[in-house]
Amino acid sequence: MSESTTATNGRPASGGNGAAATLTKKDFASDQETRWCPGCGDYAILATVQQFLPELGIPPERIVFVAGIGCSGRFAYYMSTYGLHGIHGRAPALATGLALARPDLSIWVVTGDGDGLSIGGNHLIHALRRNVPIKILLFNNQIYGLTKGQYSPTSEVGKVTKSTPFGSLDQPFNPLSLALGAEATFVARTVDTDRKHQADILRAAAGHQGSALVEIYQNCNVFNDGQFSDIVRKQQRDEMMIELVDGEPIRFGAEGERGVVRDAGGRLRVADVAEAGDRALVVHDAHDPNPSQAFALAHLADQPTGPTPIGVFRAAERPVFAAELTRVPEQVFRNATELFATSTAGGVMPIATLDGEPVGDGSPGPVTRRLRDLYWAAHDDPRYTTPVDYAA
Ligand SMILES: Cc1ncc(C[n+]2csc(CCOP(=O)(O)OP(=O)(O)O)c2C)c(N)n1
Ligand code: SF4
Ligand SMILES: [Mg+2]
Repeated sequence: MSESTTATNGRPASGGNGAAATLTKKDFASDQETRWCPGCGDYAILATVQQFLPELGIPPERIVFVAGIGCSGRFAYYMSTYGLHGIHGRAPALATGLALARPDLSIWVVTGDGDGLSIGGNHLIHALRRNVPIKILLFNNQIYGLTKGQYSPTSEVGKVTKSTPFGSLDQPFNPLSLALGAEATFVARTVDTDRKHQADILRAAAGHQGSALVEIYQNCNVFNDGQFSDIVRKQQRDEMMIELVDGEPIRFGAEGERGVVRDAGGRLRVADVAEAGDRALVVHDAHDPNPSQAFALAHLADQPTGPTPIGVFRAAERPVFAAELTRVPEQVFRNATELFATSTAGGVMPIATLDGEPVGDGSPGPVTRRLRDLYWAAHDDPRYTTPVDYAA
């Protein structure tokens, strides 16, 4: 396949190709029997993703789902794309390596609140700060589902579970403010019950150049049933979900009678529009390079029990990880003929040969070749030739 017809860093191919244009939901569904509990919110997310992917115009063999451990981790088995089921919490690290080695792929990470924020918390924040071109779907059911109902890092204080019989004492993470604090360039929230909204958010994430973190409120009807019912229940939805629309004043309610205003101390709060006035409404600006307003919106409802914003909180631009690597100073490369980027350290370290001596078995893998080529390309080195098939 030529360079011009492939996706780059998870974004849709500009022109697509004939084969991809005719794809349907079926082309993304594997023959594996789904093993989630009947009624689990994961089914709706799976159906939405499978339904949505054909519109990217990327063939399944150019898409990879990297999953962690948990009920959400089963997602990769049900996709008829490439898939990687890694160890607990390491999906962002695996996806980082893959993104470097194969910039032509569309890479999606599926993780849970336990997987992504407990054991994998460190990997998640580093992928986000580096702006690795991967799309991370965080299935937040505020519980450990697979291991049968222990409290998770997003469970509310006082949560009674098998592992917290007297109620959890721990302050929970707010996944969106955590991501914003990690300098994530794209941060969004959606809910399993609203497939149209989910698809809109997936579309926006897919179109973003760097890392995208999408929190999906997902009902675990066996171990944490109804955790989001205050906001998703049909009768309450209009009053409880604040749909963020870029460039628009933030208002909600059946008649748009409520909105978000800034008080004298600079904090955001919900107000009646009749009292505050139209002009007091805060205008949503997802592209603002300063994340302060997005952060304040993330904290408008720390738990989904009051009016809760959904949508794209932040979509800012910053160079993506692979592009940044080309700016590594030359002396770092001088004695090393091949290089390897670790998943957690900031820099690069030689692994193939150093001062002519082999390191490891001396053979470069696809990641090292990708880094070398990036470096050569950035320095107009005649050894750089395109296109390069990193999979070879
Ligand atoms: C290293 C390691 N520690 C602990 C576990 C046990 N374990 C499996 S899944 C899981 C939590 C999953 O919770 P979450 O990420 O919220 O996923 P969910 O099942 O809710 O989708 C834990 C602790 C494990 N598999 N490996
Ligand atoms: S335990 Fe919960 S999250 Fe896991 S499959 Fe069952 S309902 Fe879904
Ligand atoms: Mg969970």
